[in-house]
Amino acid sequence: ASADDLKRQVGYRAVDDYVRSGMVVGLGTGSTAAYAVERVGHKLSSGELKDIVCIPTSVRTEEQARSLNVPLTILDTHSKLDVAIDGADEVDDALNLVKGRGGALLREKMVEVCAKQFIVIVDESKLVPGLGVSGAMPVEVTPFCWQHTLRQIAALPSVAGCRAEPRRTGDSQLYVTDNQNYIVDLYFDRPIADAHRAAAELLNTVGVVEHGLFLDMATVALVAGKDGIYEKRK
Ligand code: DER
Repeated sequence: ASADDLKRQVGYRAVDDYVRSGMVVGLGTGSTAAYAVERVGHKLSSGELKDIVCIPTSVRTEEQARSLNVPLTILDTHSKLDVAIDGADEVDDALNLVKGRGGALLREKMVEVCAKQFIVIVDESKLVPGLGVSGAMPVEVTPFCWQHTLRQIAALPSVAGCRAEPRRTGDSQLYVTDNQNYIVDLYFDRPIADAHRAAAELLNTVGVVEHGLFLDMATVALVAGKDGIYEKRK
C-alpha cells in the first residue's frame, strides 16, 4: 500500500469506529485528516450518518467540508465535542504529539481540547521514541515584534540548543496562519527532554499564541502500518 492508501485507510477507519449519528465532531487538518472529512461527507450523503454537526480546525478543512455539504458549527455555540479526529506530525509512546507542521495548530488545539475523545490518525512513520526530532516543532506567535519573540523562545531553558526559524512560504514571504499570526519553527538535535516544561515555558512567553506540543490530549492513536491498522493506547 502507498503512503496515501494508508492515510485513506486510517482516516476512513476513524470515522467508521468513532463517529455516530447525532454527534458533534471536530475535523482535523492535513492530508490524513482530509480522508476522515471525506468519509464523514460520504456517510452523511448516503444517510449512514445523520444529525452530525462538525467543527473544522482550519479554513482549508472548512472549505473541504462545505464542498461535501457537511453541516458546520463553531465553538462559540458548541463548546463540547463528542469526538475529534486529526493527524499528527509525531506521536510518542505516551500519546503526546507534535502538531502544526500544517500550520493549523491553534484552531486544532482549541477544538481538540474540547473533545471527549480525540482520535489521532497516523501512519507508522509518525511514531517516535521522543518528541521533536523528525522535523519542526511549530510555535505560533503574534506578528508584533516577532523577531524579539523568536529570541525569547530560543533562550528558554527547556528548549536550549534548538534552532529557531520563522516559517516562510515558497516565495520566502513569512507564512501567515488562519489567525493572521506567524510561525516560529524549532528544530532540535535530540528529543525534547521535558515536553511539559517546554509547553509551560512557551505559553508563559508573551507574544507566543500557542505551540505544537499536544500533551495528555489524545485518547487513542489509530496507526496504519504494513500489517493493517492497530490502536495504540497509553
Ligand atoms: O498537525 C499538523 O499540522 C499536521 O500537519 C498533521 O495534521 C499531519 O498532517 P498530515 O496528515 O498531512 O501528515
